[in-house]
Amino acid sequence: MGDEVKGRGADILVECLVHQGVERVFGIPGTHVLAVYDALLHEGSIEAVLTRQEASAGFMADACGRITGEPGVCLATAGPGLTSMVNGVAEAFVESSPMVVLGGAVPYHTFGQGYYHELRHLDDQIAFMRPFTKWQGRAERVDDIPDLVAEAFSEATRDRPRPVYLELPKDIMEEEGEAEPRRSERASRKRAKTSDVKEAGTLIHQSERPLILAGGGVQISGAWEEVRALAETLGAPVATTITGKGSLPADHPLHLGLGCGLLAMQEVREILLQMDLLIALGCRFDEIGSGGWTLPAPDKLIHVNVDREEFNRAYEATLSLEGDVKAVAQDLLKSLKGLRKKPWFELKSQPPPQEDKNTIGLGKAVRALREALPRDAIVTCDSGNSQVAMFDFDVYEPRTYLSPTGFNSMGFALPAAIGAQIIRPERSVAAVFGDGAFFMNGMELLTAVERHLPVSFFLFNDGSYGILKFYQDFMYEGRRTSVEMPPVDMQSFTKGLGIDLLTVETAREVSQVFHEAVQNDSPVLVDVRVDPKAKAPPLERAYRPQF
Ligand SMILES: Cc1ncc(C[n+]2csc(CCOP(=O)(O)OP(=O)(O)O)c2C)c(N)n1
Ligand SMILES: [Mg+2]
Repeated sequence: MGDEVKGRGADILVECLVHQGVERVFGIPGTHVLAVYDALLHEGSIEAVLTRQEASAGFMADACGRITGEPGVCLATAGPGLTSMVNGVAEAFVESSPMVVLGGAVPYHTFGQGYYHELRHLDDQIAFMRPFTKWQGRAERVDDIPDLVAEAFSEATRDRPRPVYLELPKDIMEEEGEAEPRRSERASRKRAKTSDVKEAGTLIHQSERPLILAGGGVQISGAWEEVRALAETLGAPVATTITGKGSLPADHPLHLGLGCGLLAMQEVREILLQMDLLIALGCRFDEIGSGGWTLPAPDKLIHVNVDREEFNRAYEATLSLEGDVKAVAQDLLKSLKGLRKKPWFELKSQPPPQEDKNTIGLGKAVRALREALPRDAIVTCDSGNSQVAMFDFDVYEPRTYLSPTGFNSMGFALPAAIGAQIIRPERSVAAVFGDGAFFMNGMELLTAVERHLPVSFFLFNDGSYGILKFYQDFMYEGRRTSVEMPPVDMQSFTKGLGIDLLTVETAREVSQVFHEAVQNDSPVLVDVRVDPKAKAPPLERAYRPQF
């Protein structure tokens, strides 16, 4: 139990955050939350990270949540501050990333009177946040604050982690009071029914060709050691979804690669077709993760997920195990004690497809990036062609590959990399994004410059919304519209921002410049002039028959 704290609501809030172990809050102030900023300054141990745009604050907090498993915290002022933050919150919601969103609000005692930044009614802001958060609360009295903060953190991390929303009316933050901050207990892991675990053991014993599909739930629950143990026990190949990349090191002999149906490599698809049992760990079988549901339906499917809503949506499970992936995998391993099967498959890896030697193809750029980065580098991706090309990026460590996948918001990679570098100053951090995504929130580079963060920002520049161009060519007989962007003088632009620029125009320079960028000890933007005609290799694989 903590001690009684006297002060403004904002001071009590900040003490409660300290009790939760919060070290930083991402956001932008506004008059409605100035008391909170003042309290942060006064308390002194929590850093207020100033961003240039609120959605970026959300993306940074999301990155922290994905890397540490503890909620990232972001703070927005009432009304437009909060509505502007919401892309970052929605991204975290769909990707099951723990996050606490603190939102300012007009004074509680003036609700409905038209105080500026007010939506219209008392609950409108909460209603607005509801689809993107799993829990909502509002401090209506200073006394409420410790319980609300404790509940917010506990909900954000319980079972399926997701953002929660805590509303902070201006007058409550300024009102004097007394309260006792405390740390909330983290909920214990949800375990599956013993009888279900037993039945899973029977299915596994009966199977001759089991295959593990590791999804985002493996990263979220921290189950990578269990995945390895399970794979080695069963001699089972491990395919991953996009958010599952890093569940097993890419060079582990049982690692297959991406298992996303037609987006997967041909040699992986051949093995997917042979499995007689799919053990899906923390997967949701959404569109991208299943390659547009082209992942072959297995004869038998054991589906492990902490959220029962994910069961039997597109793939009918033989057995659904509702529980935390790590806890269920541990129970399964216990039930399989003594079992040791030999690998049943042989992966015949094929050389990468031929690419034009002179232009910078996306596959080439992705391979060069892998070679330039250390094994434990954290990499963030963005929506678009570059993201699809990055599906083929080899990942060696868990929680090092951060991609917007299900919600797929553009503008994620750049701020997420900044968030990652702030919490992991010792690690090499790289962001990969297209020019379209860059021009959405590239001003956030200023945050990296201001804080001397040595992130390498890789801009895959094709002068267009490349992936949409591809779809217009493919689906609308080449009728291109609203997909081309006029060139920008990057020298002048980056000079103004105060960031180093490296430009790569020919295939020959790629490797050397990428290495140089990664070695830089200050932020650097690498303008990679990728071939505007280049298609991301996974798209080529998926659509090859139609090209
Ligand atoms: C916020 C947001 N707006 C629009 C989209 C739709 N969208 C997906 S990819 C894309 C184009 C991406 O272009 P760019 O960043 O240049 O990447 P490229 O495909 O050229 O590699 C768009 C507009 C989105 N995902 N997110
Ligand atoms: Mg582009």
